[in-house]
Amino acid sequence: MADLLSQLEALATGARAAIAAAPDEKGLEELRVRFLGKKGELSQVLRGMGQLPAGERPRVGEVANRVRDEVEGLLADGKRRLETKALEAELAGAPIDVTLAGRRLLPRGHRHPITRATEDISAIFARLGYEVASGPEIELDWFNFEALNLPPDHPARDMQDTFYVEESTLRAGVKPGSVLLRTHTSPVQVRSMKRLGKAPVRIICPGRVYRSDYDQTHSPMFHQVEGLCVDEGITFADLKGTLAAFARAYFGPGTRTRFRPSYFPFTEPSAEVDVSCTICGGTGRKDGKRCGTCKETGWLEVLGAGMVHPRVLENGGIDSKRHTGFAFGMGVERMAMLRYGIDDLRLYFENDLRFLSQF
Ligand code: 2NM
Repeated sequence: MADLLSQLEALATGARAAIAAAPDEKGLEELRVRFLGKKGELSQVLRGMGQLPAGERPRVGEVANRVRDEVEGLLADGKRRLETKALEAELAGAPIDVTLAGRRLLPRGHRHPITRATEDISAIFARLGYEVASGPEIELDWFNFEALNLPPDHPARDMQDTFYVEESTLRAGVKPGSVLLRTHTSPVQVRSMKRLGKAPVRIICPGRVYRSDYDQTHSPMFHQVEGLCVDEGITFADLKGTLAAFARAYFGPGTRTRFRPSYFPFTEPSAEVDVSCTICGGTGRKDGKRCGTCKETGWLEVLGAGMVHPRVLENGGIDSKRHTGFAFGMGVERMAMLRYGIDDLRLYFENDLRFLSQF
C-alpha cells in the first residue's frame, strides 16, 4: 500500500511542476492526457490496486481521488492563466487597424435604376432649393382629384382608370368610392401646401403611383416625380428657366428644351416639355439612319407642366390673389430609359441580375 501511496504522491508532485511550467494550452492538454488519460499515470497506479488486500483499497482510492481532483483543478487554473496570458500578449502587440481596406473586392449590391433616377432627379432640384415631400399611396378622392380641379365626370376618375379601395374593406363611415390608390403624386403637393399654410413652397414629390393600365408601354404601378414652386411673383418664365436648367443637369449641358401648349385641369396655362433627343442630339438622324428614339423629330417629350390653377392654390390654403406658382411632373421609368438607354419597360420589374447589375 505504501508503495502505491508514494507513487500517487510522486504523481501529484510531478503534475504540479509540469502544469506550472506548461508553455501553452496545447502543452496543457498533453499533460491532461499524460496524468489523467485512459492510459495515463493515474490509471497506471490504480491498476496496481487489484493486488492490494480488500481492506487497504479504500484508503488508496481516497488518496487517488484527492490527487485526481487536485490535478483537474490545476489544469483548469492553468488553462485560465494561459488564456489571460495570450490575451494580454495580443493586447500588448501591434494594434489591429479596423480602418484598413479589405484585401478582396466583395460583390456589392446596386440601387435599382428607378431608385437611381429618382435620387438623381431629386438631387438636382435639391440644389435649386427644393425639399423632398412624401405622402400616402392610399389616398382620398378629395386630395387626388377634387382639390386638383378634376371635375366629377373626368375620365381619370373612372373605375376603368383608377384603382378604388373596395367598399367592404373601408372603415365604417368612410364614403364608398372615396379611397383610392393615388394616380399621381400631386395630392402630396396639396397636402404639403395645407400643412405649410404659407408661401414660399418649393417641394419635389417622388413616389409610386397607380393606374389601371397594363400593356407593352404601361405598368399598373409606376413612378413619378412632381414639383411645385409657389411664391409672390412666380411667372411662366421661372417655370421655363427651372425646367431648362433641370434638363441640362439631368441629360447633359447641351440639352435644349421646347415648350408646347397643352391642357391639365390643375394648371393654366399648361405645357408639354420636350428635350432635344438624347440619342441623336436633336438631328433626327443616327449613324446615317433614322433615329428611332425620337422618330426622326429630334425631340423627346419628358415633362408636363404649367402655372398652378388658382383654385388648386386655394384648396391648398394659399391666397391666390397674392401668390402664383408653377408645377411639373415626369415619369421616372421614362427618364431612366432615356438616360441609361433602356428600351423595354418590363426590364424594371423582372429583377434579372444581368440587367440590374449594370447600375
Ligand atoms: C404634371 C403636369 C402639370 C402638377 C400640378 C400639381 C399641383 F398639385 F401643384 F397642382 N402638382 N403637379 C402637374 C402639373 C403635374 O404632371 C405631368
